[in-house]
Amino acid sequence: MFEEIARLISESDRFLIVTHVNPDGDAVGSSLGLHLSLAEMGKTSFLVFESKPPELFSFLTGIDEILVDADLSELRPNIIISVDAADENRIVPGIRKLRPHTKLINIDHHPTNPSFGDINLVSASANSTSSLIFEIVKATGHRPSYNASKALFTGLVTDTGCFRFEGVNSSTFRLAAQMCESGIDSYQITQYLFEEHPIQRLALEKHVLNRLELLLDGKLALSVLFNSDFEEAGASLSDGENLVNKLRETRGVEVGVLMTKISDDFTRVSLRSKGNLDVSAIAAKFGGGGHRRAAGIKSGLDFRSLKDQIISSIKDEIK
Ligand SMILES: [Mn+2]
Repeated sequence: MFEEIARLISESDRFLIVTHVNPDGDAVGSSLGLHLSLAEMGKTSFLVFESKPPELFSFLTGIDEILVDADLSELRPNIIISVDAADENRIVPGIRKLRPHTKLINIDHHPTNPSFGDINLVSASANSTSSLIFEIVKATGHRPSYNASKALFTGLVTDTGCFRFEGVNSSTFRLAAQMCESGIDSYQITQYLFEEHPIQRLALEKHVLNRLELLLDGKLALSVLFNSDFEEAGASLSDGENLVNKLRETRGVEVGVLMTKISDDFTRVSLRSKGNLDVSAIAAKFGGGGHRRAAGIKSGLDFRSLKDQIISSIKDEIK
């Protein structure tokens, strides 16, 4: 499949790259790494996001080339490439008009991805979509550049939690080593990503810890954030990204759940597990999805009742 995609890339010259809404490090890294590589190969590439990428990634070269709210039909791509999006409904809606006459390549590592593309590279064993992009770029015969490697390494370190998450193995480190051979400074990148949080995040973290509930004999650590916390702190939703990881970092805790009540009829839930519990299966019960150890839900259910239902689903699964 790598070769087939590499061949399609070599044969085409006008690309539209898209990824999922609320882009994380892997969405930004994989899409930007691919975009930069295509440009280096002399091709025309458009990278379109639904909204501005998070400020956190402003250290990446080329980030200002991301188009927001572009009129996609004017871009006239030969090929659309979707990266890191588990679901077609999570990418810019404008591509629907292009779909009937434009081939879509779907590159992703979410196990729930239904292979919605015309050509699909969905590899649940890949640590990140950025890893898949790195392999594809190499398969075209192009050597991933310093700037592309910086973006792809960003995707790899964020999706592996700095090489801590399950699924990290010798191939992960070999790939990381190849990325570093382009001359990128891994220390500097991880500093930008993990040690330059805005002060607003600390204010949110204070609320998360204050409201922490240890349930199910200490196996479930649950906390909540409200829209007012973000307003009070002057924080954006992305400032609260990954605060849920904190909840899992305690001995005995198997599942961390952070519920963010955004409005009366909209709640975002992040779930993280470190035991055997598959949180993507729990998320799926509420219309969400993700990976075995990291999943999310967006729900219109009443906050209190959603919370009770999530706790009882986890209780049923933990045993
Ligand atoms: Mn990813």
